[in-house]
Amino acid sequence: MPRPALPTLSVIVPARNEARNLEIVLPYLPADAEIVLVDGHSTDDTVAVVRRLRPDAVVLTQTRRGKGNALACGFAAATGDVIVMFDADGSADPHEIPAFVAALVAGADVAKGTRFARVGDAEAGSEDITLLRNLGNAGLNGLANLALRTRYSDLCYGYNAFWRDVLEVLDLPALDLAGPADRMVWGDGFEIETLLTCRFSLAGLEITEVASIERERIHGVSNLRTFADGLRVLRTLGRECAPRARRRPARRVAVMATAARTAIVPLAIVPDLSAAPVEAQPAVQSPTESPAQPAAQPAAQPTTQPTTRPTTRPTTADRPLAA
Ligand SMILES: Nc1nc2c(ncn2[C@@H]2O[C@H](COP(=O)(O)OP(=O)(O)O)[C@@H](O)[C@H]2O)c(=O)[nH]1
Ligand SMILES: [Mg+2]
Repeated sequence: MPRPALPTLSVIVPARNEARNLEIVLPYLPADAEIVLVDGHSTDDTVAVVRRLRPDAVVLTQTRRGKGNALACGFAAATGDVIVMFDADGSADPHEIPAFVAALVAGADVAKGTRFARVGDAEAGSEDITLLRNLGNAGLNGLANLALRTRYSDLCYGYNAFWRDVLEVLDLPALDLAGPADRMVWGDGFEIETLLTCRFSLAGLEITEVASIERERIHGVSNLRTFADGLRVLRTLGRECAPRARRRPARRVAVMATAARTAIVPLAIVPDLSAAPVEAQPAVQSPTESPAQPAAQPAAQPTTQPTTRPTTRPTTADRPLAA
């Protein structure tokens, strides 16, 4: 079936204790997009904030733990033509969504965000990545390119979009899988972006890189643990790219030109510094570091609470612009 020139959007937002960031970010998400907020058993007001600011949002509770499981739950619930993966911490700039969609409408199956490929006037960069994570990402990215025979510039970035019809090639862990008690199901953690890249590439999909600027997380701290999660990414490359796993190499990796991209409007989100910062969040556990857990329980189904769409939404004119 031909893909629409004006696709409907589902924006999947994994969030674990991101109430204060969502307060700032949510008003900038497109009013006509389906917002699927996947809550990671937050102990703060994450869900309440979403219900207040986007009463039309679909709110799910993820079935296990980890960002990968949260995204898988969101993908399964999405109904839009295009799925946008969007972090809740203020690091993803909502104004970049049209560039991702433009890449897809121009013919790509997958629009892969990159912080490291500036093209023309399309800026790329990161205000959030540490030197150590930058080096790790570069090394893992090089390995991925060798294994996949691709030319990606940013393996582990979480800002990506794809047509919903390519979901079938992903074969992500079943949502109702109970999983082992003592470790995270493979694919449920921060290795998810690498897993997606490997599976999309090996399925021979057309992948276009889209230059993106990663903003600094506004409140709170990252859930990612550089070494443990870096190791999961490395092991993911080994598992996905082993010869028996290979299907076809990606047909093409292009870098999105800026023609379809309107001016990048930096998201000038100014944190309320007078307010107390969000408490540090517990790290997602890795197989090697997980403490003993109680016996595995059957995983819950994602819970959905559809609500009604608000009549008024902030418009582009309402957005604060950077000086
Ligand atoms: N639902 C859910 N969201 C998560 C989980 N871990 C991270 N996230 C969300 O995924 C996004 C990226 O996570 P973050 O901690 O900022 O990692 P980083 O961007 O790699 O430093 C944020 O919106 C987090 O709230 C999780 O276990 N469950
Ligand atoms: Mg982040």
